[in-house]
Amino acid sequence: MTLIRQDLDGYDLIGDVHGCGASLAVLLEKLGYSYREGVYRHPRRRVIFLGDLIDRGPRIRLALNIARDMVEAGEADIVMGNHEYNALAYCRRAPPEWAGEWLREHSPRHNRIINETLAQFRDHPQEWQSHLDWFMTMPLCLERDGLRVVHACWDHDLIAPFLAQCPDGCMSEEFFYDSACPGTFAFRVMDRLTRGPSLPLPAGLRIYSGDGFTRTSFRAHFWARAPLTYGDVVFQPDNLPDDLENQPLSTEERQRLPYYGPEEPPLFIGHYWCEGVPALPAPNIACLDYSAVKYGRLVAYRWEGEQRLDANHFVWVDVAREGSVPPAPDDIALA
Ligand SMILES: [Mn+2]
Repeated sequence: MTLIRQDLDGYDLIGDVHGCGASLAVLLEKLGYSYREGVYRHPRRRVIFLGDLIDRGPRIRLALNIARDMVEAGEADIVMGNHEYNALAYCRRAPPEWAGEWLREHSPRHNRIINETLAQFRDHPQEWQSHLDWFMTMPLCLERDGLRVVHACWDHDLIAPFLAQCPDGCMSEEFFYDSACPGTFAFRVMDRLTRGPSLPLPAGLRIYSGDGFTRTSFRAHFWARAPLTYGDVVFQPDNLPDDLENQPLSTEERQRLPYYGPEEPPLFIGHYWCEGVPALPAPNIACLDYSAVKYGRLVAYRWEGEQRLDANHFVWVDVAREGSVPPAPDDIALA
């Protein structure tokens, strides 16, 4: 039994692009898409982007234009990543009665996350504003034709009440403002769906991450059925400090972690900066973020309706360092 649309052979899910626009064009061509009438198209397939198109990389405008043109032409769908959400909150003025000037404070840390995007749009302010408007139309999660898509974590206990409030999966204006206030339901939904679960490190311990940030928590995954230790749930490139791999999870910590079981529909996520050759963390879960922007891989999964995912369905391009990428035709057309 096929669960996908009769007129389609399947969906190509594409992980975090992070401004690697030229690599995205190469990946789409490798997947059999061709650039016609200003949009990458495939006669029998559609793309679903997992979010995080922006920030960090050298070709952010190109990445946005390729993806947005596909979505607006009906050739692709997308879910919101934490970086699109950050951009929205960073660029939105707070209501006058609020303490700060912006929904997301312009602190050095926050400036640093969005700097590259703002720099590349410096001479294109209207285009940037138009993309911000587009970000507001991105759903936070997507379920269709037997698959599920979310940037970081599918958490039933939050998604069900969220969809009751926002049935199309998109933030309402009210939800957006609420989401900027820690402690609200909207904040919990955004944090969990676009950043995933994390657990705080014991007091005084820190992770000095390869990306230059210092962290006091670590990213955990949500597909271990009965995890016992931190090592059973850690899901990030940085090692845990000291002997924390063996630290037992407390009952409270276990309860804080959502669980996505093997009997659920196939789920596609990005976000987690995996490294190396793409592999499946669970039979029904694929993470497609392989650190493209850190000269890793930009990864797609070609889904044909299978309920048990198959590692042979990964397709990727290696992202080369600047200067070693041969110019592609779209570099001229879409620059
Ligand atoms: Mn992300």
